[in-house]
Parts: sequence; C-alpha cells; structure tokens
Amino acid sequence: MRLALFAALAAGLFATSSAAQEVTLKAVSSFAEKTQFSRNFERFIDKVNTDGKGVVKINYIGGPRAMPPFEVGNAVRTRVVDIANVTGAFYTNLMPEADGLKLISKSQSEQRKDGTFAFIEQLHNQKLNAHYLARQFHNVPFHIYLNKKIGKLDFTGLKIRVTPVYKDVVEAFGGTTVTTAPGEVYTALERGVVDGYGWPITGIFDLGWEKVTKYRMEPPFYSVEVGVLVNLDVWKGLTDAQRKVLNDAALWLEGLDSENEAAIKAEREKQAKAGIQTIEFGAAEDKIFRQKANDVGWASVIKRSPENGAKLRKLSGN
Ligand code: 173
Repeated sequence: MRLALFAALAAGLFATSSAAQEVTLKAVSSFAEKTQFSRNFERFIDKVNTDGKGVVKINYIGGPRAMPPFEVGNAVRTRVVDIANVTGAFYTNLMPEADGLKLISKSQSEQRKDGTFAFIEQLHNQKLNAHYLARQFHNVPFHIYLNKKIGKLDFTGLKIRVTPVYKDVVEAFGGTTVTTAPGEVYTALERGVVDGYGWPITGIFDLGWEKVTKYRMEPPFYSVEVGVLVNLDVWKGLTDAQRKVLNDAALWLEGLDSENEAAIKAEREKQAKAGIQTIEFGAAEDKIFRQKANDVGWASVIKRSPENGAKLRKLSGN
C-alpha cells in the first residue's frame, strides 16, 4: 500500500519535472490556415514539435478564424499569444517602420551580417515587445491585379483593395484605396466593390481569387515580408536549449525561400491557364513604376518615423 503510494508520487513528480522542462508556446498566423503564407510556418511548427520533443512545443491555434490579422502584432506585444506568423503591413499602427520591411530585398544571411537584421530586431523589441525570429519570402514580389483593363500607368477612377504595402503606390498613380484583410477580398471583387487588389505573385488560388480576377499588372514590385515574432518576455524566459530548437528551425524556415523561384514560375503559368491576362507597359514604364513605388514607400515610412526610417533605408541599400 505504502509502496504503491510512493510509486504514484514518484511518477507524479517525474511527470511534473519533465513537464516543467518542456515549454508550450501558443501560436497564431495572420494568414488563413494551410494557405501560401501560412504553409511554411506550419512546416516550421511541425519541425519544432519533432526536433524539440520534451523541450519546446508549439500549440497552433490557427489563422484569421482564431484572430483578426490586424490584431496579431498587438497580441504578440501583450502576450495574448507567444509566437506569430505575421507581415509587418499588419502592425504598422504599432510600428510604422514595419512598412519598410517590404523595401528590403536582401537575403536574411546578408541582413544578419550587415546589421540590418539587428536594427529590425531592435525596433521590434522597442515597439512590439517582440523578438524577430525569422523572415520569410524575401524573394517573392507583389503585383496589382485588376478587373478593368488600363492602357497606361494610371489608376485614376479605379478603387483598389490595399494594405499598407500598396496604399502609397496605388495613390501615387491616381487610384482610390480601400484597406481590407485578405479574408474580405473575394467578396469585394465578386460584388464589384473594388476594381482590383494588391497581392503577391503567389497564393491567389488558395482563396479562389482566380475566379474573380481578369488581369495581373506587370511589373512585379517590392519584396514580401512575413516574419515570425516571439513575445520578448517569453523569448527571454526560455532556456538555451529551447532557444536553440527555435533558432535552428528558424534558419531552416528561412532556407525554404529557395523553393520560391520555382513556385513563382509555376504560379505565373497557372494564372495564365486560368485565363488571367497580363497588362504590360514595357521596360521603360516598368522602371518608372518600380522607382516610384520604392520612393513613395520610403517617403511614407520616413514621414511617420524620420530617424528610424532614414536609418532603415540606408541599411536597405534601396
Ligand atoms: O494582405 C496583403 O495583401 C498583404 O499585405 C500581404 C503581405 C504579405 C504577404 C501576403 C499579403
């Protein structure tokens, strides 16, 4: 009887002490589950849960069904969640400099060497109480998709769905903008509430947007940025072993960007097959568009955060 009690106690103790070594982190994504910009984060979670068995575990709550995309940055800041997959465009209200991340196209390894990453980390520490663990999709560009054909580089008379990523450039070329989360794009297009939208080159099929999209405008511009953020207090409270699992998985996650080139090529073909036509103005106009996009993008960041914005631009080399 006594022995049984002792055994039960010992087993109980053992369970608690091993549980105390394993930390569970609550995760959300600002993009829909199993879609283009959540998929690699979900692979990262699987990797952490496999490699980190008994050390660190990620409990994935889900995408926008669990939390509105524009609230994810604040949820990391206030530790409502521990770790998140989110683009800077969704938390510019807390950190205006986050809008500059799309203007940085250097690889992460380069950014880690030349101090860019360290500055981005510092900004996230200060403004978002977050650790910037990884950046994904730096080699994936954005496009403007349209349902009305335009004959020149001019959005006058068009209403275009944006996020902070595209707002300044669309307005610079005369368009009217309406900001929505990705989850509202399909209905807005279907009802003709908007004449087009900004989105990366990849991912429109996940959401069925090819059914309500006629044209993709060239050229590609900017650089997608989807970060993995960890609440800073949570990060500081982890053991070296726990941080190592996350750091190793983060580098692996960033390495998945090598898959993007093939994915982009396949996506362009798939869009053409789905009947999406391209609108092209030629090399000279493309250059004008990209230059203007870059200039108005930086101007907007620098206006909202003069010192940090200027420093970020200098580091970016763009
Ligand atoms: O919602 C968006 O169009 C947007 O800003 C974005 C940013 C990164 C990846 C995908 C979409």
